[in-house]
Amino acid sequence: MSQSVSTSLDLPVLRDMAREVRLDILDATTRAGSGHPSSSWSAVEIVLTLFFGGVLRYRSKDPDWPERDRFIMSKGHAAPLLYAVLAHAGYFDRSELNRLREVDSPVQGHPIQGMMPGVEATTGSLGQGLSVGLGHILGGRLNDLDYRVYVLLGDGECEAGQVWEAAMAAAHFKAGNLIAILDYNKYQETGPISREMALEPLVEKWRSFGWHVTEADGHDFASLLTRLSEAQAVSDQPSIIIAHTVKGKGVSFVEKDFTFHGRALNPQQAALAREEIDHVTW
Ligand SMILES: Cc1ncc(C[n+]2csc(CCOP(=O)(O)OP(=O)(O)O)c2C)c(N)n1
Ligand SMILES: [Mg+2]
Repeated sequence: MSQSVSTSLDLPVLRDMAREVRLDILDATTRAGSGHPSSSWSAVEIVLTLFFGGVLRYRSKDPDWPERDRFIMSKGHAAPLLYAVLAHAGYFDRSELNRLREVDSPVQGHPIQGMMPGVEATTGSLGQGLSVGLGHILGGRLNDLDYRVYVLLGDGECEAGQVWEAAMAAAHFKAGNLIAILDYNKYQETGPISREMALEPLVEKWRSFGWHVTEADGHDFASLLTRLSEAQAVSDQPSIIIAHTVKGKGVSFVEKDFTFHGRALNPQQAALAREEIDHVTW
């Protein structure tokens, strides 16, 4: 069925789903012995709000439906999150998650378009997803289709120049149906953004590029949905929601240690993580 219309949030259901998705990410990366659990946990609520908050128009059993909204995971290293949510949404069986990063598996460490239903773009080389998203918008215009495109960006990813080329072009083309969400967890691979390549003042930067800019608590479904609804109402400029998040959200010792980027938990750590995720209190 298409999860397309309801805009109300069933918070207990969503919170339960967030717990399950976090466990899916943990299991898949621990089994694979590699991957990006902390980057994936950072954006669980964001991606769930899109797919299960009545935001995205999609038909999981008809993934190529021309009128569907597109979701592009530009920070492609969070592939375990994308796969887990797509599985929950019914694009494929959850057992596929067990094949993460196996040789010849379609469930690769970074998403590859065409290998799994629902994967709209090949990403992982950071910086490209916003350009791809804008391309979808312009293509839709040629075909008289008014779908929206949602792009999830990383903050470290915004250090890539191509992001700003796309930002400039999207404003130029008045791409009102392009909505970016920035997973602003304040860390990239090697350390804090403020040290590696400072992005602030971020709101002003995006605004000066001609975007409609708001901020949200990236772990709060209601906050995200409010901002997404506002963005949907903007028709003459692209929108970005700067979502404040915590890298590794849900597992305290990962939240505190950025060196977990690109590192799976070992079985002992995974057992501790499971305990914490199971007893989530936020
Ligand atoms: C073009 C490019 N340069 C470098 C990398 C290596 N790399 C993978 S993840 C990452 C950090 C990304 O940080 P951020 O966008 O903040 O994502 P987070 O994991 O914090 O969500 C880097 C530099 C890459 N994948 N692509
Ligand atoms: Mg980051």
